[in-house]
Amino acid sequence: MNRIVYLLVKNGYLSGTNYLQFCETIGEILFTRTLNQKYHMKKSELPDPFEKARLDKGYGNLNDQNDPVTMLLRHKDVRKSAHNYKTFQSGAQPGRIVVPSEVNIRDARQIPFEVDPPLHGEYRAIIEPWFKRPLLPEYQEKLTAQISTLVDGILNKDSLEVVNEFALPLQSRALTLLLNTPFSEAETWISWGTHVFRSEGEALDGDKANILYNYIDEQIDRALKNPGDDMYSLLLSSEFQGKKLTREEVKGVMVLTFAGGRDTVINAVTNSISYLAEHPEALERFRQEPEIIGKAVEEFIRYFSPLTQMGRVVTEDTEVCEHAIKADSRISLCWASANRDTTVFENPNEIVLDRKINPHVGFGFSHHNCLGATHARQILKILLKTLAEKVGSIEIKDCKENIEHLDEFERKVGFNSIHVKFKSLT
Ligand code: EMZ
Repeated sequence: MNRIVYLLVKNGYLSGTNYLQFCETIGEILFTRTLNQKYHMKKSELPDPFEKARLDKGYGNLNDQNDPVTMLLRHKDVRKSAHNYKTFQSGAQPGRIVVPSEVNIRDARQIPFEVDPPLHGEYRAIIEPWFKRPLLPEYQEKLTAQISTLVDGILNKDSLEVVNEFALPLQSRALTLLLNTPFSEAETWISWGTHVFRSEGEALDGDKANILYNYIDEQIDRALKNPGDDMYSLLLSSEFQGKKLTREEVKGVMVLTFAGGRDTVINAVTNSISYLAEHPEALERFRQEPEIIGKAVEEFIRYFSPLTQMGRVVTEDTEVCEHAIKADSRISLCWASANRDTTVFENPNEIVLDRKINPHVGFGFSHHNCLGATHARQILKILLKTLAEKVGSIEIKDCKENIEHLDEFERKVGFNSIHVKFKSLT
């Protein structure tokens, strides 16, 4: 470089301001090139922003709406604290264990999510069999039919926006199976967008939450008048400690069912598609070895960690990672960080489709592990199988990342939008 400048100056091509401008431009070019090299990533990659803090001190700090959160970052601490419901409780003020906190936009306690053992287990026992229905062959057949139709409709379109035109309808239609309600209800849910409590730009939105509450109220009235074989009717006829569930309790379960598996499933579906776009060999592998799809789903959940973290409220003065935590403050169990912990996962930043040992916490851990996990796993398994059968390649045209701002950390969780073209296999 110096030699070039020397020759240009020597031969009279560069002088005065000319020279300075030249150096500035060259400097910018070199700087941008270094940045690009450093940050050149595949679009489907989700970097791990927690690595340094996890290694250095094991926790991070987040000031969420003046109710700070100490984020636990290590796999071991996350699992240990998830298990210790006495010190780290879920049954606090409704909305407070969610990060960002939802205390300002909701009153209803989500059940069993915001209840601690032993009551938690009693509630959970009422609904657990219902949430295991996705294991039934007839449920899987219906889900396969839904996903096949959706995939057939997108093949060879010039451009399709995956978040809103594929993942959201897929999630909403699949939810009609989980609730056992008419397929047409999905259209209403699709109109709510990707999150029931947040509007575009991620802001918590009380008006939006009211749309969901009113909808659930109407559905409960309908089921009271006209009981059927849907989830509302099942809950209304269920008993807790010898008494029928109250309307508030039924509502609490329904709100959780609508809110909990929405943006998370949408992110998992969208991230899977962006991964397959950049790894066509994975689609080929699923065609050749469909038996690895179950493992691949677990690995996707580990790597994508669709839910970054979940909070707990501390019931007594305690300590995590040699750091004092006061009673009535908040901690969070950072699933996304735990899932990249090198003390547990070899090459944690790589997707290993048939990873053998995979104790990920992408669906949470211990008592509160995800109630919707059976349904979510089936969605992803059937999606991967269907894509492998029908899609030859996927081309990403354009995308906008979805970044979570967590004070000292910025985490990419997926996409706000991603336009792709699905080319059919044949
Ligand atoms: C809550 C949460 C449950 C919360 C397992 O996660 O999901 C979030 O998306 C909702 O906003 O209210 O349901």
